[in-house]
Amino acid sequence: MAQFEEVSQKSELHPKPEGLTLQYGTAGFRTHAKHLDHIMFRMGLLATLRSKKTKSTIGVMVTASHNPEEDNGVKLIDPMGEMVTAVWEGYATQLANAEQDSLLKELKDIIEKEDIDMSVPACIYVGKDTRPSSASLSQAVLDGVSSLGGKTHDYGLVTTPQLHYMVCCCNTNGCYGSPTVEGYYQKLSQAFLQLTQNASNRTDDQKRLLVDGANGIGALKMREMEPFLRSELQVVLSNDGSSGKLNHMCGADYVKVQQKAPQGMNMGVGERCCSFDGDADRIVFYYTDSKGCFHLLDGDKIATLISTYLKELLTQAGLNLQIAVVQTAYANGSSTRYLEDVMKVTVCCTKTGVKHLHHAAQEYDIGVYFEANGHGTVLFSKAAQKQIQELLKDSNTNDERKRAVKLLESTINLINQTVGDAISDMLVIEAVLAIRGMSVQDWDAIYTDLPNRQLKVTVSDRRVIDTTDAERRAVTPEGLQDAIDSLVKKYKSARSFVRPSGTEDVVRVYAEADTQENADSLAHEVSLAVYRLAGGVGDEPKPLH
Ligand code: NG1
Ligand code: ZN
Repeated sequence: MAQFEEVSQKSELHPKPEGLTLQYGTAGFRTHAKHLDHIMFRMGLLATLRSKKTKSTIGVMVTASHNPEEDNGVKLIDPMGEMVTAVWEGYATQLANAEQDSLLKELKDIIEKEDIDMSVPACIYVGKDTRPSSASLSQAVLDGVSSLGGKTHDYGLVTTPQLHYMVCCCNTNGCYGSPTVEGYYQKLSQAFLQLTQNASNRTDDQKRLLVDGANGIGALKMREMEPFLRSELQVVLSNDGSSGKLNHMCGADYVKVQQKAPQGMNMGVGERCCSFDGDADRIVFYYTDSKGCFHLLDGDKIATLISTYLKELLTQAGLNLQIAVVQTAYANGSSTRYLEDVMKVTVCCTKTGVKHLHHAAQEYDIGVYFEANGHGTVLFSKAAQKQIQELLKDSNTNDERKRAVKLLESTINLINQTVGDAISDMLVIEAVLAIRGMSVQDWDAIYTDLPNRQLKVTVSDRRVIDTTDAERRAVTPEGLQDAIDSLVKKYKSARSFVRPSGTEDVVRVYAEADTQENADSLAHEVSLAVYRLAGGVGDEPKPLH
């Protein structure tokens, strides 16, 4: 068939290095950019098949998020803006690893298994981040799509969540918004302006926010969006990409893991600051106090603030909707305790990886999900949105209830329900703080984080570690969990777990305890146990102090 001939020919221009195997992991394919050309071409092919299969537009985003500038990666986006399903992740790995001469066979195998009608038209939305390698890699995706006769819309430089939004807009025939970058700015800024109208007498100081753009796409898009916000948010942008390197000593991941401010940001005492990651799907907030002490407000604090606000609105609106917060094992123990014991909201813990949180959040009327690292959003079920809409139209609703329902409506419009979105989350937080008249210090005081530490250990094969109970306990190798349990017992308010990373060739170690010193030494001792029992390579982990 002619269509496969073109695939054959074009694939020769994007050859697979022999012997290289890669896996579609938690965040798609991710590795050094030099290994990715064939992967991109093939993901163009796979997205075309997925589009034919679902009779919908599919997205392909070229980015390696918070990883170093030299890396790159690719993620497929399903019709409603969600991550692609597990079965198709399997196909992605299968197609990516096929040697050059068996590519067509693997392609036909997927077509057969999924019973795909190749005469159905395909449409693929493509986006990329600011990495130097992204231009040619996204061209490889476009080549893949066109070699199978698919149509493409190349959005060029966009944040990951913007591309998710476009895909969702397209497949809902515009119900979710208009599938343009302008449409995105308009939808979000309108909702933000409506919300901030409910905050009286905000001073310029309160409207001021220092934003670290991680030298990436988020900085560019923030600049574009600024005029739409009509000075209701006064952004002071640093790490805007004009000089520094992407994610280097800056960005949400750096701030969260290092627990310190990014370089290149001029922070005044008590000033509200935030950092995006390299593709702007994560955000963390922070400030330094008068003693020079750094305070981080991560995904857990964000989830707490948003769920408290939503719960209050539901009460004011007289709406009986169930709200839940979805977290992972990395959530700070204090946040879980606060949510369950004080806020009395349902808390559910899933495995690491946004798709797990997203699916769990879909089970509730309102599901607030955040990873501690700042990736998250809020999902409103169709039924919940309908109840809110009906109450808005109901002429018997009194003024107080009406105000609350209107706030809920604007909040829904401000949230990017397809995926975590640094820009959208930033605006939600800014609006909530404004409406409730809270400073960043008030927000921080809701609960106090337990001191914690995250470390990495390199082992020869991280798959020797198998976990259970939402990754909170290690089942293999034998003796590791017992070792962790006895180490944890030595410290007060302590907790620790280990898991193989889904995006890096390392084992991650997490520990929390009553003091930073104890958290650090527990993390170190657990790292040693991993090194010794799970086949550590290189030098033995060294104590932090
Ligand atoms: P891994 O490498 O599986 O720990 C990391 C993050 C995840 C998620 C993915 C995708 C931590 C501890 N892990 O996964 O939360 O964001 O990257 O980017 O932050
Ligand atoms: Zn990211």
